[in-house]
Amino acid sequence: MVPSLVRTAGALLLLVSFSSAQLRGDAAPSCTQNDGFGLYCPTTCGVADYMIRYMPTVERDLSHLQRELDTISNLTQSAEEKIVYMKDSTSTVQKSGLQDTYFKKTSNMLDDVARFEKTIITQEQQIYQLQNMISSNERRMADLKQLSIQLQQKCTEPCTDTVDIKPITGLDCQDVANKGATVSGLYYVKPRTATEQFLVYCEIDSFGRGFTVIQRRRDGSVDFFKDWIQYKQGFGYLSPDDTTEFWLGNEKIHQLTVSSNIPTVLRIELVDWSGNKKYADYTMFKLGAEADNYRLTYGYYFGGDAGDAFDGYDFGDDPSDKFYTSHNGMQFSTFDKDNDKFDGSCARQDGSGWWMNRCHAAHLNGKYYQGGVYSEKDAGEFGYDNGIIWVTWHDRWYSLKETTMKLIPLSRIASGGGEQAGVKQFGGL
Ligand SMILES: [Ca+2]
Repeated sequence: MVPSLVRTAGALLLLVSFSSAQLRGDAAPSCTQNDGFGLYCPTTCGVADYMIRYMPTVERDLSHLQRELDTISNLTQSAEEKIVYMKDSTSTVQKSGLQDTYFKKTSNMLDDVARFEKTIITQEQQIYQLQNMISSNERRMADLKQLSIQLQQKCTEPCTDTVDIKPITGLDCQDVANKGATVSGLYYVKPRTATEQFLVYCEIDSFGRGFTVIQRRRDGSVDFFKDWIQYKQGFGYLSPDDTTEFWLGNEKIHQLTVSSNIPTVLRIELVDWSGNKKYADYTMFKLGAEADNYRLTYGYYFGGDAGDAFDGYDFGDDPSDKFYTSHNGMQFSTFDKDNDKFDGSCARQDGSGWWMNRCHAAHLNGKYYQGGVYSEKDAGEFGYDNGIIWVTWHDRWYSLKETTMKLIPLSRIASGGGEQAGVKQFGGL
């Protein structure tokens, strides 16, 4: 009896110590523009969430047990009192020598005593079972406590980012290179008009040129069918060794292209499934503000061997093909924000976010197709050309293997060996 209550109290103490544990977890509602993007934090705190959810059930079970034990305790107590009282009465009767008179009464009382003793045995069995339950619960609590301690230790340690982020910062990657950075990797940049610094992958070559990479496709590991907010903020993963896919984010690209007086060149690099590499440069590249739906503008096709797909393409379907597939001056569209020149939604039917016209001749955020060649049948419910397309190189039913979109000031694009240097650098990917 008593030991069981002590054990219950012990279990309750455990509960109290649990309830006071700080709530932790990674159930953050959503990512913000800069926080967490490109960071590598453990997500095992999700286990803590699970445990915290489980706690109230155990707590309820234990209070239920406690109530039952209290009831049994009261019953047993009163039964014991009654037995004592009856024993006293019996001895009084015996002493007074009135056995005959009280014989019947006494035998009834003895029956009662026997019944009460039976009840007590049953109750003791119940108590024994309940004690077993408590012990098993205590074992579970101890396990949970152990787990909680482990998780707390994990959660109290600061999120260690094992990714190597270089200490040099600048307005963009060229500025970072100008300040002495010679190695490609992750750097923080803060364009003049930006409110906060953000992480970028800088590709720094042996000529001291620093390219700020804004888009990367390489293996189809990231789905590019994202909504307006995701394209605005960026998605995918930045990696210090350039092994992951991402979209840096329209807001950051906007800041990078409008806060310098020197025109920005957008360099596009493409790899097909045979390993061939080509590139295209566009100078005076700018992305408008969100109020203008991140409109794409550039001055002119500056060069390259991939051809000028941004200028549109005559597919032979219609005389206005080229006009309606050009991209200069187009606003950005996503499946939830249609800013294209088409009755339907290009972004929805082609599964991407892009500067859609009606719809495209270049489509680098398209669906990833292993092996490259695909058909209307592969293209899903709409059946349109939705791959990673640069139609002045490969036709629209060929999806490229790798793409890179990156920025560099015009003043640096021709330095260190001119166009050929760019090709060589690219060849070293
Ligand atoms: Ca439309």
